[in-house]
Amino acid sequence: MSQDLLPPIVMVFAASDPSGGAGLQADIMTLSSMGCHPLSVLTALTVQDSAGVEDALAIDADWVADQARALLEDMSVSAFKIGMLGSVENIAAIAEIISDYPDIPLVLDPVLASGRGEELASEDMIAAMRELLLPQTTLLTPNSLEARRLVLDEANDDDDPDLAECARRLVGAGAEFVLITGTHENSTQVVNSLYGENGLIRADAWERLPGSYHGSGCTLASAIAANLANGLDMAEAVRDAQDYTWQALANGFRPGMGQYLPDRFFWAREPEPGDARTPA
Ligand code: PXL
Repeated sequence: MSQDLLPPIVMVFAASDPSGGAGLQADIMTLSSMGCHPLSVLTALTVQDSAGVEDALAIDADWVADQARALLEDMSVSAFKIGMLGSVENIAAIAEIISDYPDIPLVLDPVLASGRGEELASEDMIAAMRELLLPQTTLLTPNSLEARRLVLDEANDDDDPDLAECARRLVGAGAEFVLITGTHENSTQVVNSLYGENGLIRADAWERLPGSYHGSGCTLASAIAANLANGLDMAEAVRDAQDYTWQALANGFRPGMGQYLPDRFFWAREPEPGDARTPA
């Protein structure tokens, strides 16, 4: 088989979400669905169901580094995707590893809290992310709450930056591009805005779906990483990944008593006539 026909390889650093809604499992499903081969570097374990995160345990940083190094010495990677990090030590270890691969696009999803509000990163981890990872990031994908938290000047009580200003500061801190998602904003449509060094590049508005979803951010960031690994430019990668994510959410399903999960393989299932799996 020609090497050209092999799927592009994407290395993911993320935590396990055993519910299959978010985290590493979301990344693996999304990347596979979009024609990539995922390499999984586990950063933490969580205990959770579709209703909430009960506990998290960071993997030892040496183990995180060893998982990545073994694979990077063996295979050629076309993109990196980083999700929940687990500890400051893991952030330092990952920052050192990716610094050896400056030409590989890196999508950083700054997982600060779950969609349900559980904290998944400490203030020390946020500071380490800003200092060690942002300068190496090709695309940062915060939601609007994360964007504000990442840039807020705590020494200045009057600091209330709008989203364009947040993006400007995040680019100033070293991210090449920033995609701020608008799910948490009080707007009829969900507007996601891509910024670069010269400000806004594109803004895409999407019909707001009625359900509460778990794993939408992981799905979007992984879909963008897949598109970059497949050779799309940033604006095209972001636009196409939003379309994919919206469809995965619109085809979402509710496997338990909590949130809806995206169906990243919506295209593999032919809908029955009259079959409506989206929340009413
Ligand atoms: O959605 C962000 C996220 C990422 N990774 C893991 C998570 C969550 C949210 O709950 O549990 C492991």
